Amino acid sequence: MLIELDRLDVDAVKKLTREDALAIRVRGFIPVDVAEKLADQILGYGFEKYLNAPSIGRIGMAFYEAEGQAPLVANYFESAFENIDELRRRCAPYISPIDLLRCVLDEVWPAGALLETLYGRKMYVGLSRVVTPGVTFLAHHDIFAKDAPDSFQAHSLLAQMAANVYLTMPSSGGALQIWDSELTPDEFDEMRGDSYGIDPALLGEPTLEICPSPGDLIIFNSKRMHAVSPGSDDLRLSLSCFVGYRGPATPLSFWS
Ligand SMILES: O=C(O)CCC(=O)C(=O)O
Ligand SMILES: [Fe+2]
Repeated sequence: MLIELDRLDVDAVKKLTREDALAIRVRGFIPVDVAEKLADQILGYGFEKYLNAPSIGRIGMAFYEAEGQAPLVANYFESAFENIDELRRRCAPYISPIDLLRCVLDEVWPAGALLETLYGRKMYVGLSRVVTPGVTFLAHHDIFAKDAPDSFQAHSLLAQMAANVYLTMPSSGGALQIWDSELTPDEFDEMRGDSYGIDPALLGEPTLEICPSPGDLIIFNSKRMHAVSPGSDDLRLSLSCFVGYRGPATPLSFWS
C-alpha cells in the first residue's frame, strides 16, 4: 500500500496510477535544515484562509476554491503566475520544492511533466497549506472533473495524485490518513453537505496512516478519501499540488 523510497522512480509512479499502491513516500526529498528554513521564510510573510475551508490556512489559491464561479475562476487564472512567483520569492535563495518536484517528475517520467492547461490557460501550482494545532483536516477526495465539470481536459485524467512536501510538523499528530475504500462523488457530496469534508470517524480505521517528517515528499491517490489528524502543537506546513496522469505515453501534469 505504501512505497518507501530514497529517490522517486517511474515504477512507483506507475504503481500509484494502476492503484497497486496508495502512496509513495520519499524521505528527505529536501534536507531537513532547508525545510526548516523554508518554513520560517514562507510563514514569515503570513498566510490567508481557504475561501471554502476557513479552518485551513493557505498561500496562493486552489482551483477548487473557485467552485466554478466565473469571477473566482478569473481571479484564479489572473493570479496564477504571480502566485507561482510569490512562492519562489519566499523560498529564495533556495529552490522552491515545488519547482524541484516539477523537474524531478519531468526527468523520471518518460513523456515528461508539465504545467496543466485549463480553458486554454496555464494553471497555478504550489499551494502552501497551513494546519494549526488542534484542527482536523476533514476527510475528502480531490477529483478534477468535480471542480471543472465542463472541461474535457479534467475528464480526460486517468488518475489524479496529490503531492505534498512537508516543511514543518507538530511534535505529535498531523498524520496523513488514507482510506482504500472509495466514495463516489455523489455519496461524498451527500455526506458532506455544506462542509468541504466529513468527520474521518465516519470512515472507520484508515487503511494507511503516515506521519511525515520535515523534508519528506508524499504522493498519493487523491481520489481515495484522505484526512489529516489534529496536531498537538506547532503549525503543520506543506507545499502541495496535484499530478495528473493520462497514460504512459502522455506527460504528467501539475496544478493546485
Ligand atoms: O497535507 C496532507 O498531508 C494532505 C493534504 C491533502 O488533502 C491533499 O494534498 O490533497
Ligand atoms: Fe486533499
